[in-house]
Amino acid sequence: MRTDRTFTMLKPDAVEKGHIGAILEKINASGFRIVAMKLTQMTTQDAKEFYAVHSERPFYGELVEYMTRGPIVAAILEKENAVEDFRTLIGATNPADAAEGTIRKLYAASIGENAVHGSDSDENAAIESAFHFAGREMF
Ligand code: 3AN
Repeated sequence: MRTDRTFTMLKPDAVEKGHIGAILEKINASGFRIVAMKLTQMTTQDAKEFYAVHSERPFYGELVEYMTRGPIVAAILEKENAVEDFRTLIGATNPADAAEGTIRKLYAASIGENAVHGSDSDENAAIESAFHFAGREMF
């Protein structure tokens, strides 16, 4: 399992608020190389599948609705120790707990609408990347 790639989504709230450029700038400045990227919108079925691990949680319906309400930017990022370093860059799930300077501290509104996704393991990074991108879309 490669440890140098992670998967991210700039979520509908971040796209709606016009934060794509600022967030990508921060990702680049932090040393990640963009391996794949697209503006896309998840269907309800896509979001249910992507977040299947949360299907028993009380916020599942709300999460699926939020993630499908508008376009997202999906991307694969490369850097040594990518998964862990990207989780550090985005900050805690709840922006109220996120460290100063992190993407969620800067751009997220709430725990439910937290601007950005970052894979939590190498295994999930590979699964999530394959969910959104075909091999010929990765560079
Ligand atoms: P992370 O995105 O930091 O890995 P997860 O995997 O626990 O966090 O949660 C996935 C997504 O589910 C979050 N990004 C957020 O949008 C939503 N979420 C998580 N916890 C809550 C909660 N307590 N209330 C509402 N939405 C939540």
